[in-house]
Amino acid sequence: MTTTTSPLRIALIGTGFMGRMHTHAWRTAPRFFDLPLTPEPTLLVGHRPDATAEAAARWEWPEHTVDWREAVERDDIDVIDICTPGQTHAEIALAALAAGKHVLCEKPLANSVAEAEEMTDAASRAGSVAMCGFSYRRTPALTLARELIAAGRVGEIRHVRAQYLQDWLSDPDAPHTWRLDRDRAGSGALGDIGAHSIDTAQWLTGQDITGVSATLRTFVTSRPRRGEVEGLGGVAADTSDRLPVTVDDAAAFTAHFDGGALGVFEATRLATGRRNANRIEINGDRGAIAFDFERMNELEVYDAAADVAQGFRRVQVTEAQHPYAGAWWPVGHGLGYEHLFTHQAVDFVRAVAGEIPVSPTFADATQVQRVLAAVEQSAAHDSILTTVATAA
Ligand code: SOE
Repeated sequence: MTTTTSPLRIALIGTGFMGRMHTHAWRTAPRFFDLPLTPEPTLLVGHRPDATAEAAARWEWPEHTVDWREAVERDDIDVIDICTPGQTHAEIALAALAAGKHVLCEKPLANSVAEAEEMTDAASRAGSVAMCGFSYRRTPALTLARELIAAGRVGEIRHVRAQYLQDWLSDPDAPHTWRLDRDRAGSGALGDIGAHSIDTAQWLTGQDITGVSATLRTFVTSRPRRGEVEGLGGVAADTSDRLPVTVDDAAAFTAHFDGGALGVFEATRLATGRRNANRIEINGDRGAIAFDFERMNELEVYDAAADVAQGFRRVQVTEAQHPYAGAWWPVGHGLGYEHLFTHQAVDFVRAVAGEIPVSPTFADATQVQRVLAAVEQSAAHDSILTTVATAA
């Protein structure tokens, strides 16, 4: 039975890929889940007046503006949802928390550890909810994996093997975007997608990363200017007008976890043929789990006592008893990328109502930020790379 609940009025800042995704999530969440409060998309904040007006009309935001401060200052806004490039996160989040708003902030939380720590301090002083958008925590198969690991099914964890592989930058003439500008994005594949792997690994294992040994690589050092509209992928019209790439294309690092696990991580947006292969495998002394987002409705599970003869079992995580899945389609019809964001909106609303703890907190996201900083610091010390001897 659906009942009417009090509104939770949302101002969303950003009209790009994530802005559209979050809009869809706020609208869809109350249609499929019974929520303690009803998210009410109220004000859309964009960058350029024409594009903002167009986005507001298409997505049925009743009001729009290009001044995010207006959203923070209005008494009739409860939530500030930040979907802008990283260099703006701290300023907006700090102002929003000071104004008593609940905050949902896209990942990575900030562009530096100092900013992330300031945001975390502000969040702990504020009486409101502050959540970071590590959306993969809301994948049903990964939530199930976490439950299995917490129940001891994997045992003592030895290996964490995480890869996040995309290829939307593998063409050297794929256009420039803010994600390739260090001043705006903070880092490249490392912070954009490696941050997801770091968060997922720490969240699944319940262990923090304490040390890393890393390498970063930029294969394509300039890319064609895109023009006014920024986004993922696409082909540039004029390939001679180029902008410098000031971030990593790929990151690779080993990691030590405080519970004793050994991690191997890889993040790249130049892995030809891999579109959104966010993979993780965890091996313990009692079993293992393996996941690949390109097959997001499946979890591979291995029980060392029972499965020796057959290897990993494939669990189709689409049934009513699985996390989040019961609210959706019957008998195994499966979910997609956008569902993660709907689940995130659901959990955000429930956290605001005090029904569940906030996850991930700004403190969790700051721990990810510390790992990102350690990776960059390690990669800067090329001296650690031991040269392989040449044949005599
Ligand atoms: C681009 O690499 C991107 O859109 C990331 O920014 C998202 O966080 C990830 O979920 C999908 O890929």
